[in-house]
Order: sequence, then C-alpha cells, then structure tokens
Amino acid sequence: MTYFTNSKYACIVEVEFQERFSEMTSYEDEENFGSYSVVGSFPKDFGYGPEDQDDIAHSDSKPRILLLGLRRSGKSSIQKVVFHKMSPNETLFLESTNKIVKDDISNSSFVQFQIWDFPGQIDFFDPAFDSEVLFGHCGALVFVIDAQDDYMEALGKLHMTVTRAYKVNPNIKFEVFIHKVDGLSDDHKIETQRDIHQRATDDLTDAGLEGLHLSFYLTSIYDHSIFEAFSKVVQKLVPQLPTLENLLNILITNSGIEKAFLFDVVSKIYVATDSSPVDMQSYELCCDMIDVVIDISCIYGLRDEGDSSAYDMESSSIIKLNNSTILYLREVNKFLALVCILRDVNFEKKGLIDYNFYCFRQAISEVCGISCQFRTARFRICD
Ligand SMILES: Nc1nc2c(ncn2[C@@H]2O[C@H](COP(=O)(O)OP(=O)(O)O)[C@@H](O)[C@H]2O)c(=O)[nH]1
Ligand SMILES: [Mg+2]
Repeated sequence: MTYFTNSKYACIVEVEFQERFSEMTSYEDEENFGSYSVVGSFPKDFGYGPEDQDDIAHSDSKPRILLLGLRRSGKSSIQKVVFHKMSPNETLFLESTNKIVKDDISNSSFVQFQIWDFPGQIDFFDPAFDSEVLFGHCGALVFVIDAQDDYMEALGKLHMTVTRAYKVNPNIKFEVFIHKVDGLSDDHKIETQRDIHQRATDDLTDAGLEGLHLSFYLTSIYDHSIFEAFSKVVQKLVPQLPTLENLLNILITNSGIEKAFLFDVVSKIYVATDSSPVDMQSYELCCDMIDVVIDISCIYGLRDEGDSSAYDMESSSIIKLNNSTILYLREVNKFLALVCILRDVNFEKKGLIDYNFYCFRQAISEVCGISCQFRTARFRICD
C-alpha cells in the first residue's frame, strides 16, 4: 500500500475535504438527519416500536424472516436480544409464545424486513394453515435447534419444515441456528455441528432434495455469536450487498484500513464488511465500541437542557488500543455507522481517511436512494 507524502497534495485534499464537509453539513441538517430523541440509552428515532406500525399495512412487500423450531429452543429470546435490546438474563422470564408474533424491523434503509416468531407447536400440515401465503413471501427461514437438548426431534421437524417451505418457495434462504452453545465445550460444539449438518443433509439427499441448501451457525445469546449469525442472514436479504462490499473494499485499500464494518447501530448487525475474513474478536471490539459511543453520547452529548440531539451525524470516535491499533467510528447516516480497525501509523493520514470516508458516505446515500443529486463517489487514491 502506498501513501502520498507530498504535503502540497495533502493540503489540497484537506481543503477540498473542508469544503465538501460544509456542504454535507447543511445537507444533513435540512434533509436527512433530524434531531434524535433519546429514550433510555437509545435515540427514539431508531425505534422498532409502535411508530413503525403504520408501515405494517404496506409490509407485505418487505421480506420476512421466519423463526421456527421446537418449544423452548430460544426463538423469542433471539428476537428480543437482537432487536429489542433485552439482556440475555431477562429471557429466563419470557412467557412461551402461543400465537405468531410479527415484528416489523424498519430500522435502516437497507435492513427492511419483518420477523415472525412462531409458537413451537405450530403444524404446517394442518389444512387450516395457509403455507402458500406464509412461505410465498418468506426471504429467510431460521430454524433454531437447542444444542443443550436431545436434538433428534428437532431434526425431524427441521426436515418437515424445510421440505414443505421449499416446495412452496425454492428461493427461501434456509438457516439453521445450533443454539445455546454457551453450555458446550469447544470440542463438543464442533462435534454437534458436524453431526447435525451430516444428519440434516443426509435426510435431504434421501428425499431427493440436493438443491435445498442449509447454512449452519453456532449461536448463543450470551455472546456476540447471535449477532454475527443474524448479520449473515440479513445480508442475504440486502440486494445492494455487492455494491456495499465493493465500496468498503475501495475505502480500505485507499485508506490503510485493515477491516471495516458497516453497522446497523441499534441491532449491531453488520450490514456489510470488506471482503477480508471476519474474525470474531474484531467484530466484538467494534460492537463494544458502538455501545461505548452511544452511552457516552447520551451522557455528555447534550449541549443544553432541552437539546435532544445527543447522537447525530457529527458523532465520531477514536479509541486507541495498547497494541498500536486504532478503532475509528463515524456516523454514515441515522441508522448506519462505519467502524474501522487500523494500525496507528496509518492513522497519521487522518485527513485522507476522512476525505475518503466522506466520499464513501456520499456513495452510501446514493445507494440508499436518499439523494440523487450527489455524484458517484470517487476515492482519492494515494500513489
Ligand atoms: N443457555 C442459553 N439459554 C438460552 C439461550 N437462548 C435462550 N435461552 C433460554 O431458553 C429458554 C426458552 O427461550 P424462549 O425464547 O422462550 O424459547 P422459544 O419457545 O423458542 O421462544 C429461556 O429460558 C431462555 O433464557 C442461549 O443462547 N443460551
Ligand atoms: Mg417463544
């Protein structure tokens, strides 16, 4: 990777950056980013709550993610922890679900979907049950298996469910969460995954359904694995994913960044990342950074009484770790944040990184369709 060392050039970049930034500020204020009302430690505008209910009438066009599995496998807990900020311990007190619970997730311009949480006892072969309608609009089917329990019954139900759904709609993405793995040793986790994978795919092969692909994830609500798995499920429903990955690749190669995640701030799902492999530790660090930034913004971000904009487009954060690594967070829009990991020597060119980030943000707003007036992003290549 090369960097420009010409100070005159650096200066031009800085000035251009300043000019574009002032242009951007007015854009933010007027069109895009209204004030944020804080509820608890989260801005109200981020809500997944009742204000989104109006959309439900039009929600049939949104892809659905169905959460299925046996009773007590952890479906409702997953939905509450990932999308409603419930702490994992509180899920111990969740009542069992006895009707389909539809949850409209309209939190970001990319992540637009509904989650349907099913009671464990539902029978898809009941004639009263309209599986055509249910699976017809389904984007992804997440089947949750309790790994701490005997999973033979769950495997039978998985097979029945996916074959039925596949017949109605072969475009569904089938995702299997091998859940509650917090109680398992590392060896046991791998062995369980191998066994479940083997048995489930054998059953499909026996039924002549080789075209039906299942993806497997080891998950737990007690660590970040559930967020990571849900990120991957949601990414499959984001049509702009290749464009986003491409933009992130361009950003990191031109800015000396090692890893970059585009986060949905409320759920901590990453909507996209560059194409280098994701390691769990980096993802956890970035998730923790989002928590820190939101908490600090809510405590110290208010300028005076009555000001509700504790967290807005000017929010950014730099965290220096003691291993010469920097975490750099910038707001991309009301819902999305970019979190980067880079070496501290590369951060000396912060002006360049900020300029490139600015171009990136413009490109994202174009991809979101927020504004057509911005030109396609160009990144300043440093050679
Ligand atoms: N150890 C552990 N327990 C979990 C996990 N997820 C859910 N549970 C527990 O499993 C029980 C059943 O969860 P619930 O969400 O009601 O299951 P559902 O019937 O599938 O909706 C609750 O007591 C949860 O606390 C997990 O990742 N690890
Ligand atoms: Mg439930």
